[in-house]
Amino acid sequence: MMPAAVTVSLVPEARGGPFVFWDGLADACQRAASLGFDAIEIFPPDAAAIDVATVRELITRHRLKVAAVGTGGGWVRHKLTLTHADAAIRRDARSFIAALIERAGALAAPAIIGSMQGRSEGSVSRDQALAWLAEGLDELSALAAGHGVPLLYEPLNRYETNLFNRIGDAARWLEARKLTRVQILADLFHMNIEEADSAAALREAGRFVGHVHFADSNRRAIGFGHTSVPPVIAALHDIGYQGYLSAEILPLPDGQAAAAQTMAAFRAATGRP
Ligand code: LER
Ligand code: MN
Repeated sequence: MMPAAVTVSLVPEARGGPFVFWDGLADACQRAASLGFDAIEIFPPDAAAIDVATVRELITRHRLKVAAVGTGGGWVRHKLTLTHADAAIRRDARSFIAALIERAGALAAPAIIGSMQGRSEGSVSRDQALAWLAEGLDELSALAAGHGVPLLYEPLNRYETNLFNRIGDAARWLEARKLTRVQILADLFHMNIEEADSAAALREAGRFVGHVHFADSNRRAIGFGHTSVPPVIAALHDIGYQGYLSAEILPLPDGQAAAAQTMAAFRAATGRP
């Protein structure tokens, strides 16, 4: 059974971004639990913002889990990426992510490499960017493995990266590079832009899929756009996916309504009461 998760941003500078709750962890946990979610996904500004004892107390009280922890705060706040031309910036990006992997790992949650992957541009060729990305993913996924969790790599749409836009391409690359501790985050919003057929793409990426961002075509809650959900759910079943469907979506018309719509769509799609 695929569990349901909902996002909370702790980064005021990310306003306008695809996160459901914005008023702190206590508020998010209370709202998530009362709507029937199994977990929260946290977008923190940095590792220091995740006090493990406090988060543990909150999720235990609300019978939730932490589905994943985003690392994009390092991009939003400091413009760090794993593929920057400047070695010092690449090193700072790795340390920033490593610190988050430690906190997330203590909560049994994987960290996500999304916007921290950067892009190939200027003096950085595609081959060079991919070599640095592979190095970063290898080193960071070893750290995650120490906590018994994978590292999640997320292909993004063409307006956010030019490294990998399609999940099948990313899966083949991870396999060729033997990055066995890395799994793919399949974000249905990015896939709506880049894949010819999202269900077919999920089958192509198969066992590499480790997390799903459950978003409609317009990045609103599932059901508020034009994505056909049954083929996506059927593909996830067929590949044996048992991870989260996590609502990384715009808080429209507001966070509470977006979360409630997600839960209704989740129940309709998975048959969960
Ligand atoms: C992060 O999960 C993502 O999907 C990117 O578009 C950054 O917002
Ligand atoms: Mn995403």
